[in-house]
Amino acid sequence: MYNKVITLTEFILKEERRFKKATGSFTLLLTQIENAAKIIASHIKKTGLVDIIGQTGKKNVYQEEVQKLDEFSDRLLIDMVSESGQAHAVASEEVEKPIYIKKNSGKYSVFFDPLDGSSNISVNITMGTIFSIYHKAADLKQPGDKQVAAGYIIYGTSVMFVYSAGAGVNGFTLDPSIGAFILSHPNIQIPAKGRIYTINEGYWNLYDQSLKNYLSSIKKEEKPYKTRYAACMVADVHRILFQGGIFMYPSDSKHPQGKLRLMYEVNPMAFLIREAGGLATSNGNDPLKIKPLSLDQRVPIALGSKEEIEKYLKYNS
Ligand code: P6P
Repeated sequence: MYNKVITLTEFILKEERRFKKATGSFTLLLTQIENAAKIIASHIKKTGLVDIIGQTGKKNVYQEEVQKLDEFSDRLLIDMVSESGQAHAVASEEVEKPIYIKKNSGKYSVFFDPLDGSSNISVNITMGTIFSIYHKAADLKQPGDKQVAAGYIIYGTSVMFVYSAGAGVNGFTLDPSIGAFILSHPNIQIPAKGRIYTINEGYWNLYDQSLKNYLSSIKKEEKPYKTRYAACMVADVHRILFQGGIFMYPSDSKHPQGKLRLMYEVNPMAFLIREAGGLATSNGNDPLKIKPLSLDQRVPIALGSKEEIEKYLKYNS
């Protein structure tokens, strides 16, 4: 029996045909992101064997140590998205200013976090790449609900490409034997509830009382919640997307806006979770409605299963 697999390329082309005016521009752009992901994945698998471990000795705009693989992933994504000819601007969490691509007036602006959770490199724990795509606009600072598409690549036990272009969320697993992403998780729907909560409770003493009350309440339930934390938003959100629960990176007394960046992390992940039937909140507001004040704006975020966010909002809204 011949089992026809659907590759990511075939899926994107099929999606493109849903749009009468489609020119193939989006397909070309997404395919370049896919190709960059395959190259990053192959380098991550060699971590420890070749000299890509360790720090560059430089710091990024947030004064965080830049890992060699961070820098490699960043350069690769900027080059491949630029070479696609479909982007007019590329913005990376690792680079202070967006890059405007002079030689073409592509239709899209692309944001990415090239290697999310890169502190996990040296201990062989899961990392990811996050991307967010908007139509070209005079002002790059567009609210998240204007995204054309968003997704992530998770470099875990297998490499998966998970994205949405506004018609549901689909997951593709890299088959290394043929070098293609194959549709493995069609139409992903986040469970309506789940007993996994994800937060770095090391900051407990910095949290406000309402958050402490919520966290204490879920620990006292007859069937207590389980905590899971990978210190990589892609890995933690991927788990919540499949098993249900809640991911939180809240504000605290030392970080009044939290840590995660609206344009590079929160908007793409909130878009995906909403497309999968979940909810996202930033201090009681829809993060996808926030008009960014700057490209590196940070916002507090809680996202995940609908019933879990509703429970969270009873304490924190
Ligand atoms: P902390 C990784 O550095 C990251 O940007 C997200 O991927 C992750 O959710 C968060 O920061 C981890 O932050 O403060 O727990 O180390």
